[in-house]
Amino acid sequence: MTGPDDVTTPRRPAGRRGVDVPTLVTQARDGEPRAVARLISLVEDASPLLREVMAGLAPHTGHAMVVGITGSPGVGKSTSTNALVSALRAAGKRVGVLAVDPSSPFSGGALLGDRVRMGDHALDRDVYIRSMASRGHLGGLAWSTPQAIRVLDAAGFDVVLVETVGVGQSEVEIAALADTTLVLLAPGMGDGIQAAKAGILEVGDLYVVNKADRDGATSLRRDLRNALAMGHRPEGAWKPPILLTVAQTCEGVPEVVAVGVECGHHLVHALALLRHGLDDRRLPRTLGSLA
Ligand SMILES: Nc1nc2c(ncn2[C@@H]2O[C@H](COP(=O)(O)OP(=O)(O)OP(=O)(O)O)[C@@H](O)[C@H]2O)c(=O)[nH]1
Ligand SMILES: [Mg+2]
Repeated sequence: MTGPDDVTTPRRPAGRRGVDVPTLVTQARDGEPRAVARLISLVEDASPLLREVMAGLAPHTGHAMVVGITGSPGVGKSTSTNALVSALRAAGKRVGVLAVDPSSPFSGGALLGDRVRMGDHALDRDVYIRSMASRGHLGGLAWSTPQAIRVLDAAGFDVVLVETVGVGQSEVEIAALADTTLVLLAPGMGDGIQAAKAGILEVGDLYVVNKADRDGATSLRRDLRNALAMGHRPEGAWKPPILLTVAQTCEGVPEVVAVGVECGHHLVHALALLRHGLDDRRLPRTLGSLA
């Protein structure tokens, strides 16, 4: 039955292209995955609404812990990310994942493989997984990755995992963006320390030798430990631990989470030192460049 009372309440005017940014932000904060996806698409597409989106998100950001996961192709980054999501969910955390794929300059699209490898969490509303194409952006991150992190942060995810392939400058780029950087290596992949790019020895807060079910994992760890020991680190700085994992079975993964949290605490402590102007030689490496 229709009558004058049934006239639909006028909706607030939508912005350009029918997008109402404040409503999208509210829905994203309410845990609506489609709103999160829409906001990330707006930043990815460099929408004319980008400024409005970022301004709408700003009051809600600054809470998420951003973890970068980098390493050579095939070391097990996606499998490890999936395992980390499980470990973080078990600890009651809401987790956002950005998987940055090096994309073909022809297709411009992200690979689908990561969705398959992280498929364990497809039905969990407290997990949001998104592939982003790097589209030839130098360094291996998508240019919009920092904004996409902000979307997930504002949407209330406690941890944002960013998987990036260790090519070119991406290790350095992700380390600058992340609170904690995990560098993955694996035995039997030509990934010996000699072969490993110098960059990886500088950016890691935490090193993971994955595929520990294969021969050569312990010797790779030993070589890595020696190589890290040769680098100069100030007294009192965070000493990056080296952990062994089998990502496929989650073996060793809860320990990675525990050490990541410890590293985060170290960082918070160091920030406090920084704010109070205390001895900067006690700062962890990650903050050295800020001091
Ligand atoms: N034996 C063994 N295989 C693993 C382990 N972790 C991952 N793999 C396998 O290694 C292959 C590559 O794993 P991914 O997780 O796709 O590696 P990735 O680093 O994300 O690869 P790209 O994103 O292509 O760079 C897959 O076939 C995995 O099943 C592990 O701990 N042990
Ligand atoms: Mg991957």
